[in-house]
Amino acid sequence: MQFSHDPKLNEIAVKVAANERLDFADGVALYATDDLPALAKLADTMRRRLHGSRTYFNVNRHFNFSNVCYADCKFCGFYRTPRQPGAYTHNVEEALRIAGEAVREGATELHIVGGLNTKLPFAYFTDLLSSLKSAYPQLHLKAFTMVELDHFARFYKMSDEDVIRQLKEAGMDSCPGGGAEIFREPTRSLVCAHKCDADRWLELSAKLHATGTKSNATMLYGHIESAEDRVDHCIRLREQQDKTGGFQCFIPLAFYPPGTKLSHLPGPSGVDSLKTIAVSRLLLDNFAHIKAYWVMLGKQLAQVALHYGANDLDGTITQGGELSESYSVENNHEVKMTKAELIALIEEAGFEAIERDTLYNIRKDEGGGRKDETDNAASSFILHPSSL
Ligand code: V47
Repeated sequence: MQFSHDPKLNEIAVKVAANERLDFADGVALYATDDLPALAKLADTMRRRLHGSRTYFNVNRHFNFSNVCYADCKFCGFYRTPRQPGAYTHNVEEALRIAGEAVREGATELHIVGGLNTKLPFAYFTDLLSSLKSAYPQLHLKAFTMVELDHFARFYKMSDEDVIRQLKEAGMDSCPGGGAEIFREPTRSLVCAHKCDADRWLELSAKLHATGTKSNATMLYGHIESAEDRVDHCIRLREQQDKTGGFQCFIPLAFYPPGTKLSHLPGPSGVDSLKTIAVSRLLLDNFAHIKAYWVMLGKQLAQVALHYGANDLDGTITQGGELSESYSVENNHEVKMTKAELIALIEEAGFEAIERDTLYNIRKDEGGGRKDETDNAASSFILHPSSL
């Protein structure tokens, strides 16, 4: 019996079974297929080779220090100009209050990002990090995207190396994956003309990874980009990962149109989101983890995404403010999920829920008795050929 009614998928299935790297044409063919169950099977095969039924989550909290931004990205409903109503910049006291709350709720990570705000001195960022670090040394500070690092270097006239060194000395432990959007031109310039370009985003990732600091990578999909743009994006990330190995996980971000300059667009369908997760898993053979970000996918679809190659569900985010009003599909509610709810979603889908820290160490006394192990199967990338 044929694996799929789609002949191209049968060819790709042979490659997946032999652990062969997929190419650009394979990626485009995967997006074009109408055989969703077969695509899911391929992605799930790869996911189970790496992680078995383990599905990771962490307890974290987001802190957006400012929504003031000059980048004017067409897909963003979050930013304000300095004089617009609703523009804000938080002080260190507010950051400490949020971090304190997060720690009391069991968070191990604070995800810190904000707009490109030219009113702030560089010392604002180092003070923010060092105050948080001295008050909560146990809290992992996952702070600033490559776009923010680029802004710091250009605006404060510092070398990339100095920016990274000073932020690390102040307490930055790793970096989130935002700002990647879509690498390929002309799409990138059409949606975020004032952000750094793809080469610069990748260059800063390389410089960061060279210091031993990890980061994530994202892709914003479901706006004006093509399937070819998405495949190109993943292949560029894969080439970069071959060089540095510093990316921990890949997070496809489903575009949420309300409140943006692209609000006339429908955003991605459920099928498109599941395909994107699956194709990412299959193309990014050197990324250990594919994260389903439920804030954008919705809880139900994020749960199903675990059967399409995702092995990480982010997160027990708590944020009562700006995210929920701007770009969350859960926007009628506080953007929050309890640990119990997250575990229940993972287990109901048939997977084993494992609490991790930001660096994928398994948390003590969590995850069915595993104690502070790393996910060795994933980090060593020994893929065993198995029949489909
Ligand atoms: O770079 C902006 C995206 C990103 C919209 O590293 C939007 O663990 C959908 O990067 N609809 C920021 N997406 C979020 C991000 C992230 C999230 C979760 C985990 C991690 C991680 C990183 O959000 C931006 C942009 O790509 N975004 N506007 C929107 N309307």
